[in-house]
Amino acid sequence: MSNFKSLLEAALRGQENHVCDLYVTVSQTAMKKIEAVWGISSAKKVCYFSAEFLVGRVVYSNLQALGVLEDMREVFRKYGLDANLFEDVEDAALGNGGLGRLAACFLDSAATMGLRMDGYGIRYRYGLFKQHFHEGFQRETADDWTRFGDPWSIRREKERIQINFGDQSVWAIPYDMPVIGYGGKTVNTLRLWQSEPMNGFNFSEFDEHTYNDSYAVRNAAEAISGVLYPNDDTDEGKRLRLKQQYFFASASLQSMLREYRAVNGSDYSKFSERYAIQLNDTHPTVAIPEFLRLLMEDGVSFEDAFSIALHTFAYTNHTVMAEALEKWDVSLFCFVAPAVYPYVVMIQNKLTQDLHNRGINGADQMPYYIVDPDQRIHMTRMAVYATHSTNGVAALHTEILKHDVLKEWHALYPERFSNKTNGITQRRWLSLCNPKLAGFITERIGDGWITDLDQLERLRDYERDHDALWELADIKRHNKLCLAEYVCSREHGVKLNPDSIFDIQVKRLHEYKRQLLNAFSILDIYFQLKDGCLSDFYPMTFLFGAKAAPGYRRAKAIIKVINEVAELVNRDSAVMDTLKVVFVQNYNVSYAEKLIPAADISEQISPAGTEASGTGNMKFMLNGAVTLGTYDGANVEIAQQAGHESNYIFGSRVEQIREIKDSYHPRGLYEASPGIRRVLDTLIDGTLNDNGTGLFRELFDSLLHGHNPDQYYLLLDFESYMATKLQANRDYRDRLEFSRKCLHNTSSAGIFSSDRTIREYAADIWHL
Ligand code: 26W
Repeated sequence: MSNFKSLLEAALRGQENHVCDLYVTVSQTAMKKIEAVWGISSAKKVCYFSAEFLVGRVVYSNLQALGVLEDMREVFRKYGLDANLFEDVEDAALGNGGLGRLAACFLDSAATMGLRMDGYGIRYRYGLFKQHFHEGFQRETADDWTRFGDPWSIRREKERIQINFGDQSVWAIPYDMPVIGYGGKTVNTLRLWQSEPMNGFNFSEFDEHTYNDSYAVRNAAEAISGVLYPNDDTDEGKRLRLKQQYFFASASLQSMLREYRAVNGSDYSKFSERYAIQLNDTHPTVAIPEFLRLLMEDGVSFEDAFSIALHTFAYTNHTVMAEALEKWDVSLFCFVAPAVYPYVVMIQNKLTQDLHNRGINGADQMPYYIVDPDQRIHMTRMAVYATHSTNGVAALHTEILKHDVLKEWHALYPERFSNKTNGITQRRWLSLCNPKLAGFITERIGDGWITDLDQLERLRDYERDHDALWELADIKRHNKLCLAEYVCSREHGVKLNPDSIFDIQVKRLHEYKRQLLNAFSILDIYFQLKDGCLSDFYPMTFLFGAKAAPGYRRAKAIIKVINEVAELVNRDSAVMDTLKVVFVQNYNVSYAEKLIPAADISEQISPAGTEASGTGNMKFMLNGAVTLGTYDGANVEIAQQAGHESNYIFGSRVEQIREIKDSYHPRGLYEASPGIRRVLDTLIDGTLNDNGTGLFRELFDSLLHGHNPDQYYLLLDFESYMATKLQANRDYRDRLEFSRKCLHNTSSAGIFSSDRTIREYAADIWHL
């Protein structure tokens, strides 16, 4: 019997069978297995700085990595316990969406590849809010993610760091989580900082006054790591947000410098040979001036410190949306981190000099200002100027950075720019979440794909093998049944038909992601079915999952629209067996693991040039869904890899949108097309009910009236979207041919492993 099994059995004997206790017992038993290897490497270390790590549920993935997941299941069976019990354990939802989940996939890949890469972030007391619907509207509640304990974290009291803000000082206490590479040979660290007061309660001078004072101080300190900002698209300009950024950036740097000095003393000349820092978007960019401060206070000159920073730091951009490019008012910045501002000014002065040396003066310097004349600090510009590398996250996105969003910078430093197309870890997004498909693959090509996804190409041999294709279709049906069961339990008895086409759109709710366009297409199908003019329509189930930022009015209105469309469609007996719409509540990583393996069609429908990359698109592809998508983000590369014959690509291209932009007139399309009119009018003619809030009228107006109507081109792409969606529906009838398309997507997905992405970062940016 394996060591793990006997340890676990010993621990289980005489123990209460409560989820909470079992979770702690299993986790601690597994933790014993890694003690000897955790953090032993002395190679150059990559420090991945990120305000978000959306790791999800870690118990199953960690046991899988250690090779003891099956052992655990066996022991549980023997003791009459259900291994699925841990599905009650909360996700660690310390991130909003794509950016945070990418960070989690990167950690998994680096550890699996034996690279030394540690994550540095914030241990939020509450992660992304939990969502439920009340009368079709989103409601939010707090996410108490450590409810069952946090047995995977180690609090390292002795390694605490002092952080000084303008108005308060706090301790940053590190909580280290092991990042276990597949096979268990490499164990890296995710270090999350928790803020705590410098002095606890002062009981010796206990009177009501001091008690209340120290209570307030404690609250103010704990507030810094209190909650994840649920915003994934706008810079809210909140003081607390900047405090969070400075908090974890400074703590991470100080702990790295402590580590470095223990070996090298205050000679920093080797620093960039020992450490690389990757900035996950601009959120940790205040680390750059803070790094200068820490070095210069230890006697390093500005020129030397800047040069070390330049060689150490690299920056990844994750969005082209103007509202998400962070800028901070100087006054706010000085309130939060007064000691750091002088170093921002030094960077600005060096920039001015560099520009002057290149003959760029006066007004021509404007687009470069880090501190602009309106006294705002542009974090993106600082991140490009003071690092040796700026990368985009998909080929198209990087082109847009180079020739549009950051074109001035690209003109100055073309050698700094590169593309690193995103990826996903096949350990979670195939091996763990889709065991049937994983088994199908391993039976045919062995299990090498788990650490070398390119091997999936060998599945091409089976694309003409009818037995294999039928088996694949069966696996999909099985996954749909599992999902149906799960949805039924979670969504108050909602029933799904596993013999219908599952068309799924899951991602954050945002206007640019065009969930509303999907809703309109469903309405159009509904009306056509009612009119009897859609012959041979194959039954379809449309699934949505998405959270809207709590302050994002229109996004919340769109959730209500979709829930209203679901009401309308699902209660109409005329389409009962043909059409079903479900918006699942509280979409998160664990829900994704159920939804994605059950999808036939993956909806990726943002207008060209808006979605930086997307990573959900890759997860669906890997699990054998066809993409119904636009020429946007990584969809372009997906279609390139798997071919247009196996996917459904539609809509305007970037160049086409750029051309018509200034003369775009959605009103004309509305008036010319009875189909479009019928669908849009449901927002205002009483077909859909917004409970008297006026929200649907606002949405309607945003599409047709005002100064920039329909800024995400729903009407422009509507016809080609409908035509393509209906084509997919017709094609589905040829089950064998459709199954072949699915297999071809899986077999072409190798390049979208985050192992490949990390290999590229390691070679081109980190020089490992
Ligand atoms: C300042 C507030 C804020 C917070 C988060 C602004 C912007 C963000 C992120 C850039 C949002 C995000 O998650 N971006 C996504 O990053 C993914 C990983 O690269 C991409 O796949 C998605 O296309 C991109 O939207």
